[in-house]
Formats: sequence, structure tokens, C-alpha cells
Amino acid sequence: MASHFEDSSFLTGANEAYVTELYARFLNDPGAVGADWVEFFGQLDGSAKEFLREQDGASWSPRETSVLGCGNGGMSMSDATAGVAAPAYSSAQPVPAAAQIRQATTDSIRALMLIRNYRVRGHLHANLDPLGLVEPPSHADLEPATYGFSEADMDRPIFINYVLGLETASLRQIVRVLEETYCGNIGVEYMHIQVPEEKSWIQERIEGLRTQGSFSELGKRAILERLTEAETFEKYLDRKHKGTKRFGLDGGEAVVPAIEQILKRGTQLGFEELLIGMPHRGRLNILANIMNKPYRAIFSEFAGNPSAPEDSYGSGDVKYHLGTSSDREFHGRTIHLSLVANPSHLEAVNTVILGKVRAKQRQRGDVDREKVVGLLLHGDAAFPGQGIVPETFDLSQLHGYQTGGTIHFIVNNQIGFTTNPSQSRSSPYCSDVAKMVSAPIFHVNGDDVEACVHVARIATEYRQKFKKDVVIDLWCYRRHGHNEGDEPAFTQPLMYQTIAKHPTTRQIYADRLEAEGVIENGEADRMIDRLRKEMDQDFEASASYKPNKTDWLEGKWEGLGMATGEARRGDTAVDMDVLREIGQAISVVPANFNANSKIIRQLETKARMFESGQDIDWATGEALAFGALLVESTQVRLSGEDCRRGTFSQRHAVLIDQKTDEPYIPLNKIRFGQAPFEVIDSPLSEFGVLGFEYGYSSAEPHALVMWEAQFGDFANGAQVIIDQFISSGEQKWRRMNGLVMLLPHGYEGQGPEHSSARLERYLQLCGDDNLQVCNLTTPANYFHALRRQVHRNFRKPLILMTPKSLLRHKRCVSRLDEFGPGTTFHRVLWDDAQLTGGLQPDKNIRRVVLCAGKVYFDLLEERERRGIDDIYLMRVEQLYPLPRKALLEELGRFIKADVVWCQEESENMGAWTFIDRRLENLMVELKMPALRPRYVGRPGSAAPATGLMKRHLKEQKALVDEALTLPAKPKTRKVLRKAK
Ligand SMILES: Cc1ncc(C[n+]2csc(CCOP(=O)(O)OP(=O)(O)O)c2C)c(N)n1
Repeated sequence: MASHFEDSSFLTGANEAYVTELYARFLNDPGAVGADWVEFFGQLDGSAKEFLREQDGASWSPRETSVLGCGNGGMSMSDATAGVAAPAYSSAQPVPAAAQIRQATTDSIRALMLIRNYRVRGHLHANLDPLGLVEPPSHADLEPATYGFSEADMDRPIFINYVLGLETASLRQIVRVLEETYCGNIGVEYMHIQVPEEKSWIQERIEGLRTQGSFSELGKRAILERLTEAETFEKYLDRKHKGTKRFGLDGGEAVVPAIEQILKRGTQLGFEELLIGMPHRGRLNILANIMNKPYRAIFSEFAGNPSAPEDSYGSGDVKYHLGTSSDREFHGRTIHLSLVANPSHLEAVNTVILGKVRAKQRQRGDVDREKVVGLLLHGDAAFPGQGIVPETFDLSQLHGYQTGGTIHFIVNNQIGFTTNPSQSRSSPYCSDVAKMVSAPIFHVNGDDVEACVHVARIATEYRQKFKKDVVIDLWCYRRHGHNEGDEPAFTQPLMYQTIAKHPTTRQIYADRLEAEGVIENGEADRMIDRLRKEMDQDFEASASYKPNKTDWLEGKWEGLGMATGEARRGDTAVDMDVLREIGQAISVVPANFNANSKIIRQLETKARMFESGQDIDWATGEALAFGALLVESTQVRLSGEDCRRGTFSQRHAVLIDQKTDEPYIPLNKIRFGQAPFEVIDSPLSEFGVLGFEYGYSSAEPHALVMWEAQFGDFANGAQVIIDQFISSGEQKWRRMNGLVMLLPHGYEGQGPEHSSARLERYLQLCGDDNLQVCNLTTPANYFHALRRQVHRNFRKPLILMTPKSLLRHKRCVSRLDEFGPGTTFHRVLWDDAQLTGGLQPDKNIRRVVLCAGKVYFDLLEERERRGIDDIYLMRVEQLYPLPRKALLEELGRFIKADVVWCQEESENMGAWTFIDRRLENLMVELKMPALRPRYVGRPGSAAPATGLMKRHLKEQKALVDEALTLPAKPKTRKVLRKAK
């Protein structure tokens, strides 16, 4: 292979002298050379000077006229390597060091370059694939010839100044150490890390032990035992339930001892709680052998029995999605483990775990984020394939979301269902996406279980020391098909021929320990026999096994219960003096705070609201809800894109000093001892952030946790979290959740993409009392809706269509006393005009127009403009659960009226298809002659709204007009007779 040095090298000919001299200059004055040379030469530092001085007794000093020319200290490496700037060496000048110094120096430099490149790329030559099917690629940077070394040079001593622990060594020796360290069964990627301290920490850990773990005999036996448990469990299930789906770990058994190491080392380093998110692969094995779920419980589920008591509520879920928790003890310290339930959607659980970790860190006062830690297991196809993975990394170091680093563990079985790696990613490694946060990555051969345990230990220590994400990429294989009923030879015949002949990881390790004399002949088989007996006993016991409890209302959830009753108002009113106290906090800034002039005007307007007790707008109603919870010691957390200011510049929860950029958060200044208000501008992510807040909320039922979409339609980027967690989690996993989703919604001529939060989608998900879906019209009702989230003894997700133009609508306001004593949330709002005499009595009302949200104000204003007094506007503030009783009562007042459902959304969208039959049922029950509601709104359409303002206005006018236009009154008989 041609070396770069032969054609464009900067270490041959004149450039050799040039670099030699550059090095000498550096020794004399590091500032005299460019920064990249400094870094490079840094590795030769003080001792190298001595080395030079020792040569022939020469005391070297820089020449006045040198090969570098004058004042060329800033020469960069690339200048030199490009060969553009290096002046020719003048042989007429005296060379201060003899040719041998030059030789020795260039040898050192070239050897160091080789060493550096092994650190960067040695992993490419590592022996990672247990099946030996993946040929490590050859790479020129790892060939001595590339640096101008020939075979003849291999045994010449080279000074390398204790790099790799060697002072002077032959190249042959150096390469051997490098191969051992970087190209064994572990391949480490860490040279992309930007923080020198982290990089050198890993380097020391790797080079110190040459990437070999050192295990005591006891440790080795423990590893074998874990491995035996992992293998025997799968084999046992395979024997008892041949072909039944279990997504076995077979081929990746080393995962179990490696995780065991994370627990053990982690506990020593301060872990008190570990939250695990993982896919289906190997889940049952983790449940049994890491979480210590009794074998009998798992065997009972295999026999088709439920995982919870028979009479438990909910739909349940398949056994390889279920979560559990347990306590384990290591060295007298207890660690609480939670394996979180997850849906089939790979990787979707990632940020849910992060949110839970963050909430639990707060609960434990874990400010250093070292007691509660997240562990995420991944598949090699899912990790690069699913977009949630980079979103997860993106959250890892952000102030509002950081959890002190997640340990990522890729169970890299080199296949995804039937798809080969070459079809499932463009990157060389499945782990490459982790480089976006400069995470160190440990690739390891899953058949070298000690290497796996060793990297698990380094990864755990790295996480705990640097509080950052770290990745283990454990290369293994999948012994069976994607699930146990699948035939893998259909698609990967050669791979599976190799697998069929390949001994198990346990067998390989048992043989090794036997050869080492750690275990006796036959001892490994006895371990298996012992376990089989234990499993036989549990198998028998599983026939009568009855799960005796569900764990869903324990810990922080204690005291909460199932939702019952219809109105479920909660006690949400707040004393007037507390409201005023909050009002004061949110309408003034400290004297030394330089507020923006427009903000000052807004604050003055706010102050007037509280003085008059009138015209409380939406954002102020919201601030009152937050503030009242905070003074009641309830934590409030809101995150979403630009939500500190608010997409519509309405919230201003954080004010920025115009001279210093310092933030000021009024809601954190209500009173001493209040709970904290956390309001976070999220990264531009929906899936990841919504998952995070869902996770946070599921771990902390006593906080108000909210996610806000920039516009409601963007929430569809988080559809998996909505479908798989928010709407169905309680039924599938008996996990309640009180998350609030704030979704700006309303037809205001902003085009197809900013009008609809897709209300219809949420309504279609409603069933089993799983959600609350509201489209509110008053700040006071918004206030009560938010407060009731934490003021009742159950938790339900709240999906809120939130306003845009109504944020500044002069009629979308409430009085201060509507937040005060005696007030509550209303699921249906009646027509205020009737109270002020603007409407006929009930019996004369000819039409009831039911609606929700913003269209109410369009209808109200037009009705007033037209002076109509026999059309009643009834607002359905809560669409699900539909307030049946309240609607029966209210509609019952207008038996003879016709009923219109008016919406601004298209007929195939909005609430119509949801409410149509439900309203009809109510009307039938009330025996209303009109029998059915009539639809008034935009006709069905593909795009939610028009992009043309003129057309929007025309459409809006038409639907309001239709809703308010009554059929002509039937002519009386007398008139008819006259007409004849
Ligand atoms: C989001 C998503 N898409 C598709 C699937 C269907 N599916 C289940 S497992 C699997 C292959 C996963 O491969 P990998 O991540 O390598 O894990 P392995 O099963 O090999 O352990 C696929 C495509 C899924 N569960 N989730």
C-alpha cells in the first residue's frame, strides 16, 4: 500500500527537517508553533527536551535563520501537511542535532501519529462480531507503512515518552500494545469527545489496563452464574413453550451480567434508583434475572394467565411489554429498580424514562443527579432508525431536561427483524447517532463476557463522573428468528448456518473458566442442573400462581384512586386575597429590573385588571391558576417551544432585563416558601418533549405538568406518545397520568397548517374514561380546568384546545370573582345574554346552537349585531367525558327548539362526528321533536383550512350566518285562508 508519506508526506525530504526543526522550536517555546502542532507535540513535552539535549552533548538553540523562516511560529499543521508553506531546508547551515537526533525525533513523531490514529480508529480493527462474519475493514491509518516505516524499521527503539506506558519501544512492540488495547474484543470510540478531561479519563482507563478487565475468581464465577441464568431461562421457556413468542435474548446473554455490573458498580457509586426502558428483546429475561420477577409469575403468564389479579381493571398488555419494580441489594446498599412498561413502538419509551428520572431526582433531592439514573436498552436497527433517538440525546444536557446522563445499551444482534444492517443504516456503526452529543461509545464482542462486564463498569463510572450519556454497543447475534415462531433461514441462510454451529456465550465462558482452573470439570453443568430444578419447582407452582396485587397506587400515588362520579369538579376556588397577592406578583417587577417598555405597559394593564376586578384575560387567568397552585405548594412545570414568552407573545412568564439579559420569573416571586414554577423553552421537538413530560407526570402526580404545542397541529409529530401512552396507558398498564396538553387551535385565516389542533383525533381516542378533552371559552374556566388536574383524587390527561386570537379578544375575559370563593369548573356554559335580558324566555327560544371554543364569540357578536333574541348559544366546554346529565338538563329547557351543532372546522374534522350521535341520543331521550342536531360548519375537506384570507372570511361569515338563520315561521291557517 502506498504511504501518504511517500508522495505528499511532510516527514520526508526537506519537510522532515522542517518538522524536526518545528519540533525543536516548540521545545524551546511552545508559543512559537501553531495550536495544532502544540497539541500534537504536547505528547513529547519535557522529557523529549532531555532526549534532545542528551544527543551528542549538543545544547540546542534555535537558529536565527531556520528552515521555518522568520516569525513563522503560527504555522499550522495543515499548512505544513499541504506542503505549501514549508521552506526548503538549507544544508549549508549547521544542523544543531546530529542526523540521529533527527531520525529519532521523526521516528517519535511518526510513532505518535500511529498511536494517535489507533486511538481514533483502532476500533475498526477490533474483533467485535462473535460470528466472525463481519470482516474488520483495513485502514491505512493503522498501517506502519503509511508513516514511512518499513519492516526494517520495526525493531528500532523509538522514544515515545511513556505514552502507552512505554518509554522507549520498538515499533513492533508499540503495534502489539496498540492492537491489544484498541483492537481486541473491545473497540472504543472516544477521540470525538471535545472535553480534554473526559477524553484523557477514558484513555487512561483503556490504556492502563489495555482494555482488559481484571476479575477475581469469585467475580468470574458470578459472571458465569449470571450467564447460566440468562441461557437456562430462555432454553427452559423454549422447551416448555416451543414456538411461543418471547423475543428471547438467546445469543445476547452477556447483556445480563453486563447490566448486573451496572447495578453493582452503580450502587457503589451512589445509584439509589435505576429506571430501565427497553424493547421486547430479552425483556422477560431481564424481568426474571435482573428485576427478580419470580419465574413462577412469568411461567403463569406463559400459560395464558393475567399478570394482575383477575378482577383488575384495564385491558392488560402482552407479557413482553409489562413493567415491574423491585429492590435489590449490593454490598449492603439497596437500589430500587423500575422497568417501565412500553408499547411495541421501538424507542418511544426513551424520553418517558428521562422525564421519570428527572421527576424522581427532584423527589429525592438529588441535585447532583447521581442517585436516580436512566438505563435505556436499544436494538441495533431501531437505534439509528427511529428519530426519537437523536431527540433523546438532544435533551440530555439541556437545563430543563437533563438527568445527569443516560446509560445506553445497544443489544446489537446484527439484524432487525429480517433486515440486514446494510439496509438499515447509512452509518458504519449503529451507534453513530450518539456522536451528536460526543458520547463515548464502547463496542464489545458479546462472546467475551468479561469484556462486556468491563465496559459496563467503565460506562457506569463515566456516567457517574461526568454526568453525561454513554453508549455500550454489545455485538451479539440472534439465535432464533425475530420471534421464536419465525424461520430466519428464509432471509439470512448463511448467517443462520453459522449460528447453528456456534457455541453459546455461556459454553464459551464455561470452557474458558475450566481451562483457567477457575471452575472444576462439570461444575458449569451442575449450575445448569440446579437452575433447571429451581425452574421445575416454579413451573409446578405457576399452575396455582395468583398475582395478589396491582402496584399502581403505591408510593407517590398513594391516596389517589379511580375516577368516579359525573361532574368531578374538584375544589378549585381560591380566596380573593390570594388572587390579589398573585396579581401583585405578576404585575410588578423589582425597581432595579429594566423591563421592556411594552412589557411595562402590559404590566400596568394587568395591575388595572386586579384593581377593577374586571377583564382578566386568558394569560392572566392562566398565571392565576399557576400562582394559586404554587402557593399551595404544588409544583408547576410547563415546557414547549417558546413557551416562556408564549408563541403569541401572551404569556411572558419570564421577563428579560433589557440591559443585562437576566431573566425574571414573576411567578417564582409570589411568596417565601411557595413551590417552584418551572417554565422551559423546549428544543424544537414534539415527540421527545411530550414523552418527557408524560414521563415526568407519571412519576409526579402532585405537580401540574403541561406541554404546549407551538400550534396544535404540530402535536401530530408526537402521535406515538398520544396513542401509545397518553390515551391508552391507564388501560394497558394501570398507570394514571395527569399531563395537560395545551394545543393552540382556531380558524383565523392563518392557513391549513395553523388552524387546527385536530380535535377530532383526540375525540376519536376517547373511550373507557381515558382522557378529558376541552375547548374552553373563558379564562376562569381555563383556571379551574388547570387547577382541578391536581385537586381531585384521580389523574386523567387533559387535552385542551387553546386560543390564539381570543388571547386578546375583549370579550374573552373573566371577572376576578369568577376565580374566587364559590366558583368552579363548568363543563357546559349557558348563554349570559339571558341573564341580562337580551334573550326571550326559554319557551320562546326557537333554536339552540351548541358550539365549543372560539366560534362562540363569532356567533355571539353576530347575534347581537342582528338583534336576534330567540337563538340560544350553549357552549360545550368539555367534550369528553361528555357532560350528559348537564346537557340533558340544559337542552331539556328548550324541547321545542331545533338544535344546531356549529363548528368552524370542516365536517370531517372538529367535534361533529363525535358529538353527532351523542347529541341525537340526548334529543331522543328528551323527546325533542327536532330529533336530530343539524350540522353547520365548513363542508368536508382534505386540508383543514384555506390559505386565502378572503376565502376564510367568506366561509366563516357563511357558517355564522347559517347558524343564526332560522327558517321562516310557518304561516298561520288564517293567513293561508286569506291568501286563497
Ligand atoms: C416503531 C416500530 N416500527 C416497527 C416495529 C416492528 N418491529 C418489531 S422488532 C423490529 C426489528 C427491530 O430490530 P432491532 O432494533 O435490531 O432489535 P431486535 O429485534 O433485533 O433485537 C421491528 C421492525 C416496531 N416494533 N416499532
